[in-house]
Amino acid sequence: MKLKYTLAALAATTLASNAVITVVATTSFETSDNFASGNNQSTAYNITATDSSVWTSTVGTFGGTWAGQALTGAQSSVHGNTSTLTVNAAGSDGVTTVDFSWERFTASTGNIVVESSTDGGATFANTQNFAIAGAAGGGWAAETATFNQTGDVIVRFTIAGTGGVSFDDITVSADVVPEPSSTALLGLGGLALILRRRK
Ligand SMILES: [Ca+2]
Repeated sequence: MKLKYTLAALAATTLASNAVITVVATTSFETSDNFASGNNQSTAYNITATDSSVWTSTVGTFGGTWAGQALTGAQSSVHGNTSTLTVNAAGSDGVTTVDFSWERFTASTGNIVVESSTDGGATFANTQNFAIAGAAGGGWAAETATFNQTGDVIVRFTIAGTGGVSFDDITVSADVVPEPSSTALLGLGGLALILRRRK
């Protein structure tokens, strides 16, 4: 009986350690998110959103044409080649995934490069490329970049190619529950030993 309860407790600990994902930042680049009207017009900005996340955009080199639509609401974040969009998720203790939607300008090519930094933006790692292809002007695609990165994380999007893209509906998620503790792992090891001796 005692063994049964120990097993249940260990199982509960392991499940709780892996299951909880909390959204730490999300934006649709609308005025209701704290973005000024007109940020869909390729403007550089540095904005603290209503949820305290900090979003920074640079202006790149534009090519092709863009009809100005948004996936949700009236605005999106518009990016020419070499421009960057960063979101600072400091204080979240980590970033697991970033979900984002994008569409390309007419004739745009190359990659959307998504990376993370844990040293305040000095260096970036976990580089993931998303090919810029598909329909232009209303051909929105949904993507997920996976990081599983602990610490104070900055996520950066860079447009590397020709033309440009627009972003909308970006969500940064964090696993705020600590990894299974060494105590729990030792407990599992001990349990295995007990079960072995019982045979
Ligand atoms: Ca929007």
